[in-house]
This record gives sequence, C-alpha cells and structure tokens, in this order.
Amino acid sequence: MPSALITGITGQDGSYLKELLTGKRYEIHGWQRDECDVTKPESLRVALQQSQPDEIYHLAAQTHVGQSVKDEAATMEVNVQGTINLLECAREFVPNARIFFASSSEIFGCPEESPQTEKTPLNPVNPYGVSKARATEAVQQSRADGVFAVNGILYNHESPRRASNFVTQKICQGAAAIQRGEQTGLKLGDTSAARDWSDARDVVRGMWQSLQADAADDYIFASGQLHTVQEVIEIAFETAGLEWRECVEIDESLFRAAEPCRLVGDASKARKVLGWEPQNSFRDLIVEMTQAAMKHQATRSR
Ligand code: G4F
Repeated sequence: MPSALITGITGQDGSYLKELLTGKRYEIHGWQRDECDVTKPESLRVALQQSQPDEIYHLAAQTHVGQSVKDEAATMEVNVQGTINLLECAREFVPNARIFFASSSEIFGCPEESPQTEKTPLNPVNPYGVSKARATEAVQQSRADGVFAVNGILYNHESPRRASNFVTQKICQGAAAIQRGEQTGLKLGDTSAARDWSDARDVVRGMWQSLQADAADDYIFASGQLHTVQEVIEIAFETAGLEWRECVEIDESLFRAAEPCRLVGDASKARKVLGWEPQNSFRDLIVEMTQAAMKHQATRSR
C-alpha cells in the first residue's frame, strides 16, 4: 500500500486530495498546523520519521495575497522557510520520497509573456508571489540535488469548499445569502480583475499525476482562459435568480495596491507529459458553487 503525507490536509485542496488518494488505497498521513508545524524543523523530523511517506504533498501555506501584504514576515516564514525545512528534513529522513510543492501563478506577477509556460521568468509583484517564487526555486534546487521534487504552478482553482475570503466563494455565498434575505448587498473590490480559474478537483488530480511521472519536473495547471470577477458576479447572481446591479457595491478599500497582470497559464506540458485533462468548465463551476452555497444556507437555517 503506498503512503502519502499531506500538509494542509484540511484545506480545499488537501481535503480533495485526501479523498482522491483514499480511493486509490493510499495510507494517508495528514498534518494540520497543531500536529506538525513546518516552521519547526524538530517537529517535522519527528513527523517524517514516524510516517515514512512514499509521497509528500506540501500544500500548507499562507495562501491569501491580501493577507501577505498585511503580514509579510509570517507569509515568508511559513511559505519560504517552512518549505525549505520540509525539503531538508525529507532529504535527510525520507530521501526516496517524492515531493509535490503547491507553487502559484503569482510567481509570474507581471510577466513578460502571456500565456505563461514553465520557462516564463519569475516576476512577482506582492509578498505572497515573492514567497512562492523563493520556495519554487528551493524545490528546483532540491531537484538538482537529486530529490524527486515537483513544482505544480497552480493558477486560481475553486470549488464549493473554497474559503469565503477568496472572491469566487465570497460572490457565490453572497448571492445565496441575499437570495435568502440574510444579507442586503455585497461589497467587492476591483471587479474588472481577471484570473485563469480552474476546478480544484481537476488541479488536485494533476498533483497526483505529477508524482507518478518517470522524472520530476515543473508543471503549470491552468485552464488557459481569462475571466473577470464581473463574469463570476453575473453567473452567480443569475443562478440565484437575482439582479446583480441591485446588490453589488464597489468598495475601493478592497482594491489591492499591486495586482498581477494577465496571469493565464499554458498547461500543454501537463497535458502532454502527464495526460492531464481538466473536466469542469468555468461557468459550470460557478453555477455549482452558487447552488452549493444556496443548499448549505438552506440546511443551516432549518
Ligand atoms: O480570489 P482572490 O483573493 O484570489 P488571488 O489573489 O488571485 O489568489 C488566489 O489564487 C492564486 C493563484 O492561484 C493563489 F496563489 C492564491 O493562494 C489564491 O488561491 O482574488 C482574485 C481577484 C483579485 O484580483 C482581487 O483583487 O479578485 C479581486 N477581488 C475583487 N474584489 C477580490 C474582491 N478578492 C477578494 N478576495 N475579495 C474581494 O472582495
């Protein structure tokens, strides 16, 4: 029976990955922060020696871009030092383990080219992007030293399990709450912002596929399509049977000082080498998230 260790197992991606690997009959070891803290090497050493995983999926991170501006030091400690600690401990105590690192499109920031490929130069524009860029390079260094270490360069990926501080879920839950009369309006930042959104379940499948390949490498996981926050609003409010113009208010305090530019990914390498095939479309995903939010809120208020 293969074994896998997932850091950040309770998050959106970790919970889907746990389900995927359970279906493949893996023995799963999951860490939440109170069980093993990646910023503490001693805690890592004990946990790795006990679990002896064949595969490690390093998903734990400070993942909110806005929060990274407010608390840069904590973002760097968890995202950069935490990843370096994990790479070093794994090399020493489980040298044959295959390691997946959840990198981000934010490493490209304002890139020279669009769409981006695995060869596009890094140019992050916020502390979160800088932290993921440094950790991505640490993973590449580890690979050069002989470790089977993969960077999955993940563009935005969403699902009904997405936390509500990310814009798609904020909109879908907001529309559902307004429809039930529990909320009167929804305040948003820059609705012209565009992202390359995928379904988290498609991305998680790619994580697993990347560790089954013959050799370790870097892979972009993205839809290759840009959509705006405004499009998310229109699909979600239409699904909830509401007129968005009567509900959405722009709040300039929610605008970000530094936005990345045209982050859209070319996933042809993952498609070709790993046979990765995303299954869900942007529209279907937003409809599903809105319907799930309506169902959840109805159950809660019963
Ligand atoms: O949903 P977001 O907060 O996601 P963001 O910043 O793109 O980051 C996510 O994707 C990255 C790439 O995969 C990950 F690395 C990262 O960990 C995270 O998963 O914001 C999306 C866009 C931004 O342009 C933001 O300015 O939506 C805009 N936006 C407009 N109004 C808002 C809001 N974002 C949030 N969170 N809340 C708003 O009210």
